[in-house]
Amino acid sequence: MGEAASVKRPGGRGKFISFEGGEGSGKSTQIKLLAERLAAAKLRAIVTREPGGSPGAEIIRHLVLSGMGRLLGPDAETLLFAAARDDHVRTVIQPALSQGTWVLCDRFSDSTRAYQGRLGNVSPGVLNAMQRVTIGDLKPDLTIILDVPVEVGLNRAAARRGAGEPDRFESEDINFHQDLRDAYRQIAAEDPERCVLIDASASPDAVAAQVWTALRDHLFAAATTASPA
Ligand code: Z5A
Repeated sequence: MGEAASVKRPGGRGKFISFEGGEGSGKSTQIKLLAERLAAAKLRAIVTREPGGSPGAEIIRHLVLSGMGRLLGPDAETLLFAAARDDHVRTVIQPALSQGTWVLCDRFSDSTRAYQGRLGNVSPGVLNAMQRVTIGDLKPDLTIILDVPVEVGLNRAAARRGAGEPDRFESEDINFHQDLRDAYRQIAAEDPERCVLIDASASPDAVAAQVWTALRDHLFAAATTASPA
């Protein structure tokens, strides 16, 4: 039986799709559009995010985005993200997947690799150890990496923020955001089976069409029946 058919069968494991990218790349916008399309295809899906997504992890989200974690240093800040992920995976992601529900997650472990690893210089040894504890063998079936020129993303984020204060990461300088973009492009190049890099500078609908193509190619390609149109 093909992939799409098997995920529709009661009791089959749900698919796990993460969305990654820099500031203002459009992750939340695209997750919402994809959730609507999956609902129309009668696939049960939840939308969640990191850091956060569970009551315990949302408390940690508040801490890290306030900048508190930064005061503790890169390794300890990484531990905060790991603690949030541990709770989120155990209480939300794993239960949903095992019930056959698809999980659309706004950021996941690639964010730690990009932000804390590449930009925070946290060592691969520390990152690997935390990953073993928090997610074990769990990895997304598909990771959509939304790629936009840094200026475009920052302008979008600033327009949405209006007069509000930038958070801990939004207030980093332009070099940080350029390095972040490079880090994501590298992650996509290193794991083409799982990751699809999408030019996210087009209109939301045009980007959504590329996201859907990625799903069809990576998740539904082997389906013989019941693949959503
Ligand atoms: N972080 C970390 O360091 N380590 C970790 O392990 C994890 C996270 C998991 C969470 O921030 C921060 O935590 C994050 C990394 C760090 N860094 N920051 N900042 P967050 O959750 O508050 O924010 P975010 O993840 O960066 O997302 P965002 O800034 O909210 O943006 P977005 O979801 O990618 O974009 P959006 O909300 O869909 O769109 C932004 C605006 O652009 C909005 O007004 C849209 O209407 C508009 N938009 C969207 N798409 C388009 C297109 N295609 N054209 C034109 N306009 C568009």
